[in-house]
Amino acid sequence: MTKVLILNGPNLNLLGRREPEVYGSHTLADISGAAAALAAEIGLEVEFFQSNSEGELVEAIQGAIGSCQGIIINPAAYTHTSVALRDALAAAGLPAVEVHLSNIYGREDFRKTSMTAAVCRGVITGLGIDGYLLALRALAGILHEG
Ligand code: CA2
Repeated sequence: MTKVLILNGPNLNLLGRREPEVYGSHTLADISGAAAALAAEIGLEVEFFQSNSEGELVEAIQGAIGSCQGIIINPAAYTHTSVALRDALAAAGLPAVEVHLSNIYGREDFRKTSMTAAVCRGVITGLGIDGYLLALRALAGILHEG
């Protein structure tokens, strides 16, 4: 079975409990539930992981080598700072899609730069929870149709 790792970075464990006007009212559990349901429909398996630690996210990306065929990542604040996550994604060599709940181009200037986008196949930003589902459909296309 084709497996996709869905990674979420720091503070996303607070989703649905703080700042709903920016990040929406869905929780991370809602996102994982919706992703698992769609994955089953389109012939994918998903593994879901959230961490507040950059090192744990790097280890999760390394762990995907050989066990997963694609990655969806919302690196959260590490998007804008992390050479380590960028290097891990590049080293893994798996097709990856970067997702942001909010539109990073409509916010503070420091959010407009992504360290990780260049090593991903594409970026979906500003579409809330749908961004994860669109990313899953995109990976299904890449992985099943080449
Ligand atoms: O829009 C996104 O998905 C972000 O990746 C979210 C990050 C932010 O640093 C990026 O610039 C854009 C922040 C995630 C923090 O999540 C929270 C959720 C609820 C309450 C507070 C923070």
